[in-house]
Amino acid sequence: MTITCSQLLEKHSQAWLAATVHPFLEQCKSGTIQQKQFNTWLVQDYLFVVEFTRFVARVLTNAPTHHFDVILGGLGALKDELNWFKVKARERQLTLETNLQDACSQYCKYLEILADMPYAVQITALWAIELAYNQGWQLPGDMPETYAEFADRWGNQNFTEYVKLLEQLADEAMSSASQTVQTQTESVFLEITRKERDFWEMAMIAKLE
Ligand code: HMH
Repeated sequence: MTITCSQLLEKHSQAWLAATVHPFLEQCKSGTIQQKQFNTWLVQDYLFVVEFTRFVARVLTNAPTHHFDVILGGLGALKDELNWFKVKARERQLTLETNLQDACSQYCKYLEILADMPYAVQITALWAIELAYNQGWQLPGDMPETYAEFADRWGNQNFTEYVKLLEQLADEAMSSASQTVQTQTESVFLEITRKERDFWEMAMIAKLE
């Protein structure tokens, strides 16, 4: 029996909800999020995406050739995303040269740990991390103008298609993975849900330095 992405979501639906439904996103929608909270998220997420880009490059290194197209597409989108973050930070007069806060730093360190794991684990992790934002930003519904482009960045149709393709790659890789690797993947999936939730928490409580 091989486990699939949709089974992971079903089996750990509570953990997944905690990762993707959060007061941070709901308060963006209601317009009650404080600037300090939003800006903390913005700067820390840029710093996260820098390390995430390195992670995706490592996943590419391990990927079978027929997975290149999807992953390279993801890397191309990350090029655009990193530049977009810089524009958003400039608009808000935020410096991106700042320290990683705890939850961000822990998540980035975890990406490095993932770099030494088997490809099936890595590609499933990549799918889960992208799906977390793809669903998270869409769940609250229409965002007010200020946050609409943030919601759209991860909620748009192209990104949704990309995440579906990642799911196919992950399911394929898992279908030939050993039981040990599948068990490892499941615990990595759960760890990602915790790290995603902690990231939202960090933005809600942390102060800009
Ligand atoms: C914390 N998780 C976090 N940041 C992101 N930008 C994504 C996932 C999606 O790419």
